[in-house]
Amino acid sequence: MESVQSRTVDYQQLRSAITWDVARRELGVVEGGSLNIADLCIDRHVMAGRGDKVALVHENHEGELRRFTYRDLMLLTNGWAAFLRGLGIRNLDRVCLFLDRVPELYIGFMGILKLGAVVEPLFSAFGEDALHSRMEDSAATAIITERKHLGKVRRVRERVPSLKTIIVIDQEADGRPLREGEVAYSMMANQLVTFPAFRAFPETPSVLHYTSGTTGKPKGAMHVHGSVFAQYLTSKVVLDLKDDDVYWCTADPGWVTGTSYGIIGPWAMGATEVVLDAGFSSDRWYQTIEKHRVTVWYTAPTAIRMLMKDGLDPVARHDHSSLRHMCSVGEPLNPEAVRWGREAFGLDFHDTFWQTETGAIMITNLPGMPVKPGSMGRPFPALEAAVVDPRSGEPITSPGRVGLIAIRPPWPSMMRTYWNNSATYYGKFLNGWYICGDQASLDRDGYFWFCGRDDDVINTGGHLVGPFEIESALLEHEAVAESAAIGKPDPVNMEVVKVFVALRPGFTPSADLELSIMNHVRKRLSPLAMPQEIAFVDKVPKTRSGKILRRVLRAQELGQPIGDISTMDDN
Ligand code: 6R9
Repeated sequence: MESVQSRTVDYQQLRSAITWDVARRELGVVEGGSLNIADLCIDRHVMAGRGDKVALVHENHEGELRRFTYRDLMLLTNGWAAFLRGLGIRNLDRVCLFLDRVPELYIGFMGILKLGAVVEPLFSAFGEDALHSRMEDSAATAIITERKHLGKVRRVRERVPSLKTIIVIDQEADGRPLREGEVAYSMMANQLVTFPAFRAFPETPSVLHYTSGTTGKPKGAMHVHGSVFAQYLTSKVVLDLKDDDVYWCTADPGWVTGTSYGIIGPWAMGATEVVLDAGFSSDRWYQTIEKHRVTVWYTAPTAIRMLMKDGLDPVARHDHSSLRHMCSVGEPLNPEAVRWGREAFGLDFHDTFWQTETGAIMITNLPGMPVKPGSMGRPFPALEAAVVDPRSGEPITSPGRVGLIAIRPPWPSMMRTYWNNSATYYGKFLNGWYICGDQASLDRDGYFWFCGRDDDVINTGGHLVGPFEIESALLEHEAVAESAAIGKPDPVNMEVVKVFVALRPGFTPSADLELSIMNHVRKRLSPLAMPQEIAFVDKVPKTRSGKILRRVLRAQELGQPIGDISTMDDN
């Protein structure tokens, strides 16, 4: 198989050849015409005679395999769409997915889009508070879940007045009675030959993905059906996907990588996608590559660092000769990880930078472009991106000077707003640029080098966790008077959550109390948000207006200069 590394590309030439219009034309959408992501990703392939092609190979924890062709997907998404319509769900209603990585998650996602409703993916490890704040904010109408997560959904139900129906996909296997407002749905028993996909337009809402910020509750980034032009073109040009590829994206669809490149991108390309619904182990991961003859692999730096920790022996025990292209996303990819990848697989990990808000890859190492270990690469050729001055928004051209990563709008997969929060959305623009909220510098060749986030959001293993959400959950604990959460550098996860806690009168620090606080956050939010370290303090540093000064704590933690503290409240 030809390795993409053996080709070289002319970046400037790509910039003139690659435009969003190319995607529209190749997907067969007329300018100004209607489209539907589910139709383009599924039915289109069946109509073109590729219905027998395997779209999804699903492997569960026990190693059992299930295969779905594009025709299967068409019949099953028709079934989903008709069923949801029968429940009275209409286009633009928000329908949540709260599932482990079962086939229903991937296929249900497309069924919801086929109906024209809005998909709201929720990470299945979310606890009650995380679930509640997102469902309440979006005023979700329905949620699709499984028995093992039903308890959590039932506990938030009363606090989500918009929620009409809870759909349970594995009721048959369980049999315990459902309650009012809960219905069972067996996907495999509901295949339907036709269902006319909702005639959406490029600007019709499609996916609502929540992401964490520094302040306030998580924000819902609203995407549209036209995003598929960007997900298609980046899957083609960056992931280098072709229809004979076997592609494995290790991200969970609770996060944007798992939807843009774990569902939409690969199916838009007509590739075969592998899903592994099992926990991490290096042997299991290498087995997955070997067993399914994975050709293109999209993963994250934390996972790569975990593989590195287990060394080269497990790599050598498995056949990975099928692999021809590897990409990474979510956090800075260390130069050592790139070098290790070369040694282990004889290939480069290609870093890709983007966000929930951008919907698709923005800055990247393109196949065939020399990889500089530690650099994120260059703007996707259909885009204009820059490093800009934080005050003026003017591009910084001198190499090595740090500024903010900025992208020139519009592009097809850009969020169209933050749901219920357009003020924050409009605050993301400066001098005609969309500001990502990350710092970087450019080198002489126009490569981007990531420096850090421009806010207090914690990046743990490629997952963003909002300090405000953690602090709010901590306040619900009986012993906590006030708290501050920061990201503490970690060799594997990039950052882990560290919290500073001031106790209420009558409580004293102890190992038991630490454990109780940790468990509280894990249950309320998620295992990712659980503090790995707790420091008990007398008070939390704040500005005079009461804002928590997390940067002061972070600087103290890292032994760095604290900077300007003129606004700090020193009482
Ligand atoms: C796709 C995704 C977005 C934030 C982003 C940045 C960080 C993503 C990165 C990276 C360094 C990369 N990030 N890719 N940092 N190098 N290649 O991860 O979306 O969950 O919204 O996170 O992740 O801080 O702003 P999301």
